[in-house]
Amino acid sequence: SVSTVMSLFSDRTKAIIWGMQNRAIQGMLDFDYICRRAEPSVVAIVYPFTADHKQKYYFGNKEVFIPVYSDMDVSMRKHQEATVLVNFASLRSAYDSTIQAMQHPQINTIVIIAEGIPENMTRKIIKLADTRGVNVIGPATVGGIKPGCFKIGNTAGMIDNIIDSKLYRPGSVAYVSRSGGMSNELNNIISKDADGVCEGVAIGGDRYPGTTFIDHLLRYEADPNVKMLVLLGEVGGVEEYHVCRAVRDGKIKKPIVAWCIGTCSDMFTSEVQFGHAGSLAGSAMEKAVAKNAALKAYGAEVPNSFDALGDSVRKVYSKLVKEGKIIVKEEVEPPKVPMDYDWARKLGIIRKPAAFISTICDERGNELAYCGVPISQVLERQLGVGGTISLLWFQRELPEWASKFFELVLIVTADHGPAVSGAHNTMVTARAGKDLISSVVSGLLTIGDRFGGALDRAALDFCAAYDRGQHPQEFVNEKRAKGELIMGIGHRVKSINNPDSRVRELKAYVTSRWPAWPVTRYALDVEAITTRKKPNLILNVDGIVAAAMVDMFRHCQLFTQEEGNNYIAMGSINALFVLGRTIGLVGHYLDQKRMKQPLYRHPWDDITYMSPLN
Ligand code: Q5B
Repeated sequence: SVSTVMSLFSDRTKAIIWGMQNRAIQGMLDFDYICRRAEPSVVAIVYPFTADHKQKYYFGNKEVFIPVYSDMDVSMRKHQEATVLVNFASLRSAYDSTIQAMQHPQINTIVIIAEGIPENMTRKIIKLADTRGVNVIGPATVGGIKPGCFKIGNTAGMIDNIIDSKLYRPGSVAYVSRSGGMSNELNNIISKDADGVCEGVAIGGDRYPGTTFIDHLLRYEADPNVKMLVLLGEVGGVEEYHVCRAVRDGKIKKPIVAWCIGTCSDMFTSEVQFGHAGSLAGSAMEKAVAKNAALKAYGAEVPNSFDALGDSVRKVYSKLVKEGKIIVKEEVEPPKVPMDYDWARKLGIIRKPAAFISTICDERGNELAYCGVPISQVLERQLGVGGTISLLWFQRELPEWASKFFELVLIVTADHGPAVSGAHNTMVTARAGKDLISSVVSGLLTIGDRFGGALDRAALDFCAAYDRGQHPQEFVNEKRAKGELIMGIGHRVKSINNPDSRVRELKAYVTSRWPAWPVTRYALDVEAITTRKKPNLILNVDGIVAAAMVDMFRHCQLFTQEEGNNYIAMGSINALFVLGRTIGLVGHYLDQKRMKQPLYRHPWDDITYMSPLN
């Protein structure tokens, strides 16, 4: 399509972006900010794969919200001020979205970033654009830039690059190139060898670009702010000859520096396809050497090699300055864009104390690791649930006898029927219509000194008494004298006459597998005394697990005594009951839901009502 307008962009240009291109959009806003634009250039984002919402960006150090629409037509209706669409759609959807955008007369420029759009589709786009008077930049382009006004997507790269090439304010040189990457090179050269870029467009690497070199060069010719032109062509295509003719016919009068890259293609014996779809010489005249010769013959300033392009730019620029056609302006520093935290951290120029330290699990690499052991190894080596507990709770691989003990505890504590406090609460909560988590948590909240949560204190009491060499009888007497219950002793229904088989199993395991079990021995000696008083004052499930865990900490040779004591004080032994009983509580919840049990109401005849006033 042929541009009829002199300038595609101003410092008030507003664009709609197709695609959730957060980095590109933030880059555009950063550019706007250093150009001292009054408002951001991006007014809306179109992304069909999400619900309408607002996305947060920075405009300088201010946070701004840009609306995201799933429907392009809605975005156009709501943002009539938008005249540019930067289309980041993939090669599969770029055609449809471009055609759709052209149905909206407000849009006068569409930039198509996607590479690989079938050529017949591109030609249809160009045909429609011509009839609608729409300028198409691309496909297969990074876009273009008008310093001080507007930047398309990722053009010109990172902000430090943009500042380095002085793209925050207009210079006197306008360029066209095919390649986006090479346009960065031009930004740099033109800022070093002249007073900088006035406008630059990368028309894209396809065989059929939406707008061509000559389209943009004629615009630049008409723009009084542009004093000289630069053309960076490449092997393939005949676009450069249109430029030659325009120079010959006096349509381009401004001095033009030109170079076609790909001159090395002559050194190959066969045809060479360079990176772009269009960069293949179909005939001798499409070769870079031939085009450079023609450009030179028609009056362009053509260097001997790409390396000398800067010298040519400097030569023409200096002449224009000397002739007074370019007045060198005083440099004004651009405002500073605050650096993104992530970027600054990557560069290693800032540090910040982390809010959390975690030492048990790392999910950032290719494979999740429990305390440094990759999950595949946990499985391969059959470390099991016990081994997993060893790694995640105690940060070490405990011996097999210890990790199997954890699994045994989980099995025997998993449930003890519907009558105990935890199960009861879970069932009542489930029947009140609550969800799984609420019901299970309400059961877990009953765990404490009286029910299932006596393990830690039992461990501390038994080992403290054992360590000070206190005779079990003295320990029992002392507790009685203080009016304290012995943690880990006693059961509501189990007794020496009705032994708790769980305790029997655990005791058999510990006494046969533990290298030493003196604290367990001590607890059993205490039981022998308390059961003489009352048959239900047995060493209960909490008590046997607690004593066995103290012996495990002390005799597996992997903990110092201090470490073992710390783990007890932290609650790690109660944790075994909590984990085990959670299995049963989930079971009770599911059971009640499965049977669709109604709201529970406790019967009046089971409550004694006593009023203090009667
Ligand atoms: N007396 C467990 O009590 C129970 C005594 C004691 C010295 C003791 C009680 C107790 C310590 C905490 C403990 C874990 C409340 C228990 C568990 C999980 C469970 C539950 C399940 C499951 C039971 C009668 C007489 C009184 C008391 C004296 C009692 N305990 N003396 N030390 N520890 N234990 N909790 O039967 O002279 O007549 O006034 O708090 O280890 O929760 O299955 O149900 O898997 O779900 O109500 O196994 O022992 O006895 O309070 O009527 O006392 O014995 O001082 O003496 P009871 P009480 P006196 S396992």
